[in-house]
Amino acid sequence: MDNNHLHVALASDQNYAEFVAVVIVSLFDTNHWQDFTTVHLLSNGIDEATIEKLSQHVPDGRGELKVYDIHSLKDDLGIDVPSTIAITAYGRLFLPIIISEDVDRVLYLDCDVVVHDSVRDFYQVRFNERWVAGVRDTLYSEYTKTVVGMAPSDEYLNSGVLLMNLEAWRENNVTQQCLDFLLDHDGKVVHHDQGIINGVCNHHKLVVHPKFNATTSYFSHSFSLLARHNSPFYSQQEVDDAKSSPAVIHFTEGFFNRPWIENSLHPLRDVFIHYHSMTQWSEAPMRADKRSIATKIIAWSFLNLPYWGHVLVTRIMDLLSQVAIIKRLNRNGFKK
Ligand SMILES: [Mn+2]
Repeated sequence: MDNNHLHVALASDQNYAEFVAVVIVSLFDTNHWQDFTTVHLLSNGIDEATIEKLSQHVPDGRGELKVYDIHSLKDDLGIDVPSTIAITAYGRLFLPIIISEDVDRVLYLDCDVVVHDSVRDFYQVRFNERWVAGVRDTLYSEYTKTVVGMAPSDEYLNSGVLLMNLEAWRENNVTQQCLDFLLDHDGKVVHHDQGIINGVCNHHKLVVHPKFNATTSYFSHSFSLLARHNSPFYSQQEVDDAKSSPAVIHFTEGFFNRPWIENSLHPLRDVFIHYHSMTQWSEAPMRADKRSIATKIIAWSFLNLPYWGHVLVTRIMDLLSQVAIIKRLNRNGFKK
């Protein structure tokens, strides 16, 4: 075990390769403590020219890019993956098998993050037998926990930035447990692999400081609102620190929208744009806002109305969508 060799895992398709470049560039710009960095990229059909472009963002002598074609995984895994499961959507669950046995931990990062400061204290944390380490997610209701078999007081992590104890996963066959869990839930789990990881790794989680995964809610919501909906949760001081000096900014959609969308309102959007301008995709245009009208209205209401107004608007939108579903059903019924 060599915790000065940083192992990072990313997963992407062709469409998100642009943002993989942002993650890689920001990582090497802000982290210099490690002897060497291996970036493990799970590729869901990224073409060779793009892989070549990505590898140019890994500085010579400081790191390497290892690419794993996720389509050929099925044959190589040596475990039974039912044909009903889209393996490409659950790639990170297989990291303990994909990554060579001498690597005992890996920092998984979503492609919607920017590494803004050192992740050393996170990466070198003592697992003490725990299987994963990460930051508490911000949830709207306890249902998210109970639906995956957890108690309301259990810890629920955001899996977009997750330190995986590969050694423990291999010892306890956690990947197989995750597949079994998915099957037990008929292939449908709330929050997909995040729900699975939280359900399977319940009571095996280590909670770290929120600065290691500062999601959009930390910026858009007041502390009191976050604390009201989430228990256990962080202190006001921890959340303030995460906002003023985040180590990993996680640009979840939230009410601000993604930083690469033309009308994003995220206060740290310029950090993303800065790193984006250092990539081979610097000329790529901003993307269009493809959220539904209902989603846009709900986001607007949160940012512009008092909280009760936002709740009211959300309920109305919910009701309208149910009416729309009934109408569609009626229409289709008449057609026959
Ligand atoms: Mn994400």
